Amino acid sequence: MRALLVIDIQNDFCPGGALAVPGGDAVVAVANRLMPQYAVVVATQDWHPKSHRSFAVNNPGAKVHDIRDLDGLQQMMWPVHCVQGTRGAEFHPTLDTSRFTHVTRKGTDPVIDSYSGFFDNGHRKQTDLSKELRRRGVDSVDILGLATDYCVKFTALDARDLGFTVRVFSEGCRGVDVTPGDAQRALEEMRSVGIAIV
Ligand code: VGL
Ligand code: ZN
Repeated sequence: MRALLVIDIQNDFCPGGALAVPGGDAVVAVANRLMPQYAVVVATQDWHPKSHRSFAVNNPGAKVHDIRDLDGLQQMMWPVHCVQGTRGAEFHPTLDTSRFTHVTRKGTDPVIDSYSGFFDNGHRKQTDLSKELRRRGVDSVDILGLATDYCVKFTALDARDLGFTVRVFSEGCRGVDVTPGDAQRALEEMRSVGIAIV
């Protein structure tokens, strides 16, 4: 059984949002077109408390894109984004959320970030995602969404490590590109471990 994973298509990652990914809203149409082809569609939602330590403002003296130590891990400092209950954390208004079988929220622990839909960045805790997929007999996942170089990449790599067959729809992804070329390098890294980029 194959599932579609729709990663973080939220207002804050789209143009006008707090952590806007260039062209991020272009992936909405791709998601809407593909979802009807899947019996199982799982969306992830970046869902931070206001106090989240990945936000530069919550680390004295830190600027956006600085790297800080966060509970023993290297952490990129981000603008305040996807705060629980805010408009920025909502799915893009034209994304057809009625197609979602399940939504996995991540990044809720204030002291650890979670790019992957499966685990936090330290692999200390799992979300409910792999359990929800296995429960539905899913062994193969197709992935699209935001952002190629963060949440899409880490979700795809973890899916592969967990034993799922993985494909990433590059047309349905856009990258942050903090350093130009990051999104392209992320696709190459995924391909190098056996993930099909289609
Ligand atoms: C993401 C940075 C911070 C993402 C989430 O969805 O790719 N990137 N939080
Ligand atoms: Zn985040």
